[in-house]
Formats: sequence, structure tokens, C-alpha cells
Amino acid sequence: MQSTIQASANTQYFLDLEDRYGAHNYHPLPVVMKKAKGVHFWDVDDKQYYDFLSGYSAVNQGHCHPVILDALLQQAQTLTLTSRAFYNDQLGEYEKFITSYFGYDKVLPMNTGVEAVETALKLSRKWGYEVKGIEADRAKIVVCSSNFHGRTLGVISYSTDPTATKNYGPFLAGFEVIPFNDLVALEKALQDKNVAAFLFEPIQGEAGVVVPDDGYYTGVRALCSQHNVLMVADEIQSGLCRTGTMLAVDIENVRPDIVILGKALSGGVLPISAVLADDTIMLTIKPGEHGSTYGGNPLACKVAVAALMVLKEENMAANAEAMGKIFRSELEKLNSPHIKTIRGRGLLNAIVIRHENPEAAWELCLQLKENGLLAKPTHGDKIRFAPPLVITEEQIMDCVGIIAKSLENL
Ligand code: IF1
Repeated sequence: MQSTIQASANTQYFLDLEDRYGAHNYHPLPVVMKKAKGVHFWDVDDKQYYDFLSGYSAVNQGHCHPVILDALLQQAQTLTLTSRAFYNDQLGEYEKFITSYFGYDKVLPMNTGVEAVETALKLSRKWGYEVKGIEADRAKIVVCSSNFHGRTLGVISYSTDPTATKNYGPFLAGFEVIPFNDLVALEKALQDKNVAAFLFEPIQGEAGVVVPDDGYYTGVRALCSQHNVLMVADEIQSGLCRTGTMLAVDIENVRPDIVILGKALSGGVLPISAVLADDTIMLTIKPGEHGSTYGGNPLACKVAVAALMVLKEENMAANAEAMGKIFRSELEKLNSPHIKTIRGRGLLNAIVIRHENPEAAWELCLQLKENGLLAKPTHGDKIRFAPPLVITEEQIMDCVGIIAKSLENL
């Protein structure tokens, strides 16, 4: 789908470079950024935009947050990497900070989100064999249809999205797929004594911001406890204040056995991810049985502490909750014939577009871009709206005006 709006020569130059020299594994909106700060981007023609994607919830704290950048710059000039062959003076302090921050015994530091998901899968299997007593090579992990947990071969092995799996087989065995938000299906699946874990996203982001019924997290917790199965929450996108609470599961005061974090754990300045669990699970991995070159590097440790601190110090969960309520309510008031559904929690929201043109969501995103707001469709007719959590009410109202104006041109 090419844009009907002609890009400037400046922009076209960069589009052509990526087309010629880069893999074509994405289809970005035709806009080229050169600067970002807070909720704003500026493109190579100095045009300003609101960022309503936030790097897929990696810049919850706002672009180039000064406190996070200061931590990055200080540590970058001191010590960036020791590898885990040696100790350093940042990792232990970070481990103490983050385990106390979330209330778990230990943390296993990784880099990208999918690496943390793979780590959680390995931990779940290890625990299944060595603690639960599942017979060798029989461990199963239950997952949800329409899941998104990353792009490695292991993780796409249980994807139900043909775009993510076509011609990538054969896949990793040992997974069972059940519908999201379905406690009856979960109870049935957990009858199998070989199940080690249930892995789920508290809110399914890529599926189009699918929010489960109230009580779902409580039900999952009860069923997993009852059947001695690990409750594994992938909070990589839903966590870190995005949905109005520190973790999305906090809304029901539920404590998963394993929590997976990424994205905003670094405030968007470098890849940092983490797996949190208590000793009975975490200590099943012995020295030399898992690792990563950059996992837990001193630079990442310093940045992650700053990224976590500003979330609390600037009350970002409360702002996400308040601004999200205003945003959804103001969208409802538009009464647009092109908005079929508005859904979300905190500042993780999406609209489902109603239009005879199957490309309407893409066209709307091009209109939004022309009007100064950047968002991207997910799975055809849904548009995710997820600005940085530092957005103000005045800016929310400004953005609703841009959305209204763009819908009129649809
Ligand atoms: C892309 C969206 C997709 C995630 C959850 C693990 C990961 C992600 C819940 C893996 C990553 C990113 C990946 C990026 C687009 C974006 C995304 F849902 F956020 F929009 F794809 F579904 N768990 N999500 O959302 O983390 O390895 O990427 O650090 O791959 O296109 P990662």
C-alpha cells in the first residue's frame, strides 16, 4: 500500500536508502524522524508530531527523559560491559532494587523482550521437571490464541498468526493453545499433569488491545495455584504503568509466579529486559545453564534503575489512568460512524475502524500523520493509540481534535 501523499525530497531520500540497503521486514509509515522529546517527534523537515505508538510502549517515560539520559551518559563514560565472567558494581545494586520494587526474590537480566520470554519458557520447563516432577521431555506450556510474545523460532512456535509463522517451520513442540480470557478452557487444559506453566499477556497488544473480563487474572491465579502450574505474565507491553497500574495484573492484586518485563524498562534508550521469580523457580537454573553477553550489563543496570524510579516519582501510572479515561470518553463523544469499538486500559488503547475500504485504517493513519499525530494499524482494521505516559490533558484534547479532523477526511 503506497502512500497517496507525496513525500518531501528530504523524506524520500531516507525512504530510498532503507528500501535499497535494508531488509524489507517492516512497512513503516512514510515519515522520517530526526529528533524526539517527551510526547513529540520531529521529522527531517522539522515537522512536529505527537507520538501515539511510544516505540510499542518502550518510551512510557517520554522520549529522551533527562533523568534516564543522565544515568546513561554517566555510566557510559565509566563502565559499559564486564560480561558475567566477572562481577561489577552495578548489577547487584540493580538486582536488589528491581526485586524489592516488584516483590520477588530474584531477577534474571536479559536484553530484548523475546529473550526474556525464552528465558521464562526455559525456567518453566526446568521447574516443571526438577520441582513439579514432570517426566523427561513431556513438559507442556499453555498459551493463548492471538498471542504475541516475540519473533524467535521458539516463541513463534505457538503463534496463531500465519504472518508470523509462514515458512518458518518446523516448530518447537510442547505448547497447547487455548482462547484468551477463557477460564473454562484453562481449567480443562490444566487437567494435564504435564503442564508446567500458563503464559499470557494480561492485555493482548498486537491482537488489537484485547482486555479480558474483570476477574480473569484472579481466576488464572486460582487455577494455576490449584493445579501446581506456574502463572507467567508477559508484561513487556502492558507493564510499567502503561495500563494505569505498575503491572496490568495489579488491577486485581494478583501475583504471577514469573513476571516478564522489557521495553519501558529502559525508557527507550537501549534494550533491557528482565525475568522476576522467587527462589524455588529461579534457582533451578544453575551456573552455565543460561546466559547472555549483554544481559545485566552495567550500563543497562544504571539506566533501568533510573527508568523505574521516574515511573514512580512522576506518578505515571496515575496519569495513564486519568488521561486514558479522558481519551476514551472524548473518542466516544465523537460518535464517529467510522469507529466501531474503543477499548483499552490506561494509555494502552485501540479503536476498531468501520469502513468499506479494507485499507481505511492505513489511510486514517496517513491522515493522522498529515495532521501531526503518528499511530499505526495492527491487524488491518485496528489502530493502537499509546502515547507516552507523560502526556497532559491539554495534549490529549489536542490529539482528540486531530483524530476527529482526520476521521472526517476518511
Ligand atoms: C515487532 C506490539 C508486536 C510484546 C510482548 C514480547 C515482545 C513484544 C507482549 C517481544 C514486542 C513489539 C515487537 C515489534 C512490534 C511490537 C509488537 F505488540 F508491541 F505491537 F510485534 F506485536 N511480548 N512487541 O509486545 O519483545 O523482543 O521485540 O523486545 O516485532 O514488530 P522484543
